[in-house]
Amino acid sequence: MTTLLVIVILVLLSIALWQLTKIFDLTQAGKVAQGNSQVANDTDNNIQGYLMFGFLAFIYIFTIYGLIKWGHFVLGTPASAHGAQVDNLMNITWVLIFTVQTITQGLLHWFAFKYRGKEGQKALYFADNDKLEFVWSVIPAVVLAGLILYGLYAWTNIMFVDEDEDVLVVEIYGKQFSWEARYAGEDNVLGKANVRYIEGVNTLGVDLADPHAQDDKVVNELHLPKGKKVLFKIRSQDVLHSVYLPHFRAQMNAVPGMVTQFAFEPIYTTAEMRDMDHMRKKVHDINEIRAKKSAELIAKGQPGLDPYTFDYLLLCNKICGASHYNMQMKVVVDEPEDFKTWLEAKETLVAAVKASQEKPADETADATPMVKDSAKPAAPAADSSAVKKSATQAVKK
Ligand SMILES: [Cu+2]
Repeated sequence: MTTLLVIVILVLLSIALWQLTKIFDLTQAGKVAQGNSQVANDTDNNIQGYLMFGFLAFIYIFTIYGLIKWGHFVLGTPASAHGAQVDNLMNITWVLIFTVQTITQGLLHWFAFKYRGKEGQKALYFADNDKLEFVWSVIPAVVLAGLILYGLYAWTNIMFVDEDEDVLVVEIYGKQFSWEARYAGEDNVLGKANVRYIEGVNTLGVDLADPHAQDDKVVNELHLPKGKKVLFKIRSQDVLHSVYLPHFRAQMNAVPGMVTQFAFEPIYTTAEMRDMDHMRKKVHDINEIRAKKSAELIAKGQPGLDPYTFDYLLLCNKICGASHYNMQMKVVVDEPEDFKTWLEAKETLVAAVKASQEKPADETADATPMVKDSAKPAAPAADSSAVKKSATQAVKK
């Protein structure tokens, strides 16, 4: 309501101001001198010329300021074997963009100043200049072709999976609004699945009659062994989602009705990543903000915030609905032995389904064995309660 009032007052004020200037113009009607003409004179052109320089300075200063102030928000050391290639491609692109933008913006504004209007001066007209056009077409064409070729090379390198290679097959299943993962078990082959088989604890619709499905294990927290290539088979239950693992520089759409894939090799365990200098600093900075926020909340009589610890995350990178922002799964990279122990302790899906059928119907409602280990989504980096609150407010509006 207050906002509405402020807006109404602002609108009325601007109308009043507009009317006042009109009155002022009318009072000047009789005294139209030379300087008041609608045609720009040399003074006007000089002002515009220098303003061009002012704008150029603003672009450069803001770019440098942005780099210094927000430059450290980049993700830092990639946690996958191919990550360095992605970062390299990104860095080359940035350097090219910065160089080209610095030169072209400088030239553009310099010429706008140099050839600003002068009384009695006429612009030179010429239809074309073949040499000039050749130069400004060939240079970008060569640079872009180089960039695209390098990009294609990196892409095929990253996406290539040798079928005979020893890889760990893991299925990622997206649905509104959570992720589930399925390990292929001893045979390393995922059992067939279809949305028609979804029932009770079999939330992925795995065909339980398929021999390959007998050792499959479904989890809500993704664990990966360090130093082993993992081949992700990606499915979606409902709409387009996107498997996004920013720390591993990996992303692939989850498309209903088809299986997409992406493979990478994690090279740092969660513990190793937490111990890196840039990560320690990042976590420290986040916790400083959280501590301040927590003190404010406690002062208001609300519960405080726990300190943040770093975890890899699998996020959804397609706007897939109202709770898209919170669609995430915690990812833990373990040493290979720890990974083996963790996976061995997990129940197979077949056993979980059997156990749920043995229980009376009313109990099975909230006893989903595979959801047990991390039923709640991992706490996001920001204050999740605040995010939720703003989301409900947005819905109300
Ligand atoms: Cu999604």
